[in-house]
Amino acid sequence: MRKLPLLSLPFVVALLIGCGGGGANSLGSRGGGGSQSTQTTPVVLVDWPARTRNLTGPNSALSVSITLRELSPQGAQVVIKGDRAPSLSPFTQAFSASTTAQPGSYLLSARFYSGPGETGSVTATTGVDVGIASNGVISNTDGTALGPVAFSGKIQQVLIPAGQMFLVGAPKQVLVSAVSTSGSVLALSPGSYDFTVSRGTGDAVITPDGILSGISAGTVQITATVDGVFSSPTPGTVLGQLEFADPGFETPVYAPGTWVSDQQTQGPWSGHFTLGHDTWGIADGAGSWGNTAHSGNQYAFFQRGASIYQTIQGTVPGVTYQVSFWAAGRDGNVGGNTPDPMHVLADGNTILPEFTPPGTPWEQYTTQTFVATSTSVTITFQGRDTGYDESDLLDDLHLITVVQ
Ligand SMILES: [Ca+2]
Repeated sequence: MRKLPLLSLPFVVALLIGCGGGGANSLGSRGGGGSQSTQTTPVVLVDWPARTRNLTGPNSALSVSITLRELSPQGAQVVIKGDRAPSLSPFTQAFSASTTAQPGSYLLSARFYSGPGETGSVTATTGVDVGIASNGVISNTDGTALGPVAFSGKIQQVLIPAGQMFLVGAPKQVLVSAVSTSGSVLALSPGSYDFTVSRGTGDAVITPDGILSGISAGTVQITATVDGVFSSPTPGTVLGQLEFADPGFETPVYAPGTWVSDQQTQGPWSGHFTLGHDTWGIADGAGSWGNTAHSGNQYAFFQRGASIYQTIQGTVPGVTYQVSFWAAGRDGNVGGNTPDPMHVLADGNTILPEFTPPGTPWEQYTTQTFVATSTSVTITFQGRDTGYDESDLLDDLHLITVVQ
């Protein structure tokens, strides 16, 4: 049994690529040139309904945000958003993307909000797998043309987009759409569906409204139902939260004011150095390299062209990650207290171009995102040998799993 009447959701949205023309229920394109390099500008038409006195109902929606996320390791995104023009009467409004889209497979997700500028409550949502052909046509995954996205109609089929990802310990809404007997993709009010999840190689729990919380990494099977129509059990992926081992350089434990350098490995950390020229190591508290750790007692240091690196196991190919860390310039009681130009790499590819920490105090940095290509990744902090006695400090590193 549905929780909200569908006839109270009278939006109609049509997706167009590369043109602003056509009716609210039509699909078309003038942006296609037939080549694989075609870039088209998606346009969304919204048939706004007459506004009602119900300020929290779907009819009150004043803004929309639609995301087309490419289902590829690059995961390019095209965002279409805007506010309802100031009219109380029903009318059709076109919203153009600010960037272009290239042919490929996409996950389309849409949210309507009760306030302008994506404020207030979410009044209706949908999520559906689509394809964008080189001629700009948006299609269903079976190749048939995607019908207009509407907000009312008799439900024939419930679809959960494949490939949705979740993080252990990070609740997230499951995307779902319903298809009407006329072939329209329907966006419904949050809470219209009832969800269940069953474990596969991973495990998760889900609220009846579809907020999924991962328990353990792996696949799970998600099912949604509305108006007595059930989706097929659809796999979703739960990702674990990966971290560096000893991200704060607290092991091995050294005496206050001391440090160890010129080692290939210390605890789970490794580094490159040239004996008598540059080095890396772990220091405890105030001493030759710094005044204090960012947290705990210990921190890492590297000098001139030395590097520090660690390989993290368990990355998932195709999933996006980034690294955050705290860095400072050397601030010890001897030596050259000059920061060293440094950059950060993932499997040898630069994910943070060269920069120089300004000195003290500690500052936090976040790298660019990168896509894992295997089940492990090696993160390297690399100094540049400028010929001077220059050194940097590191502490409190994190590997961030990016789930959109
Ligand atoms: Ca520390």
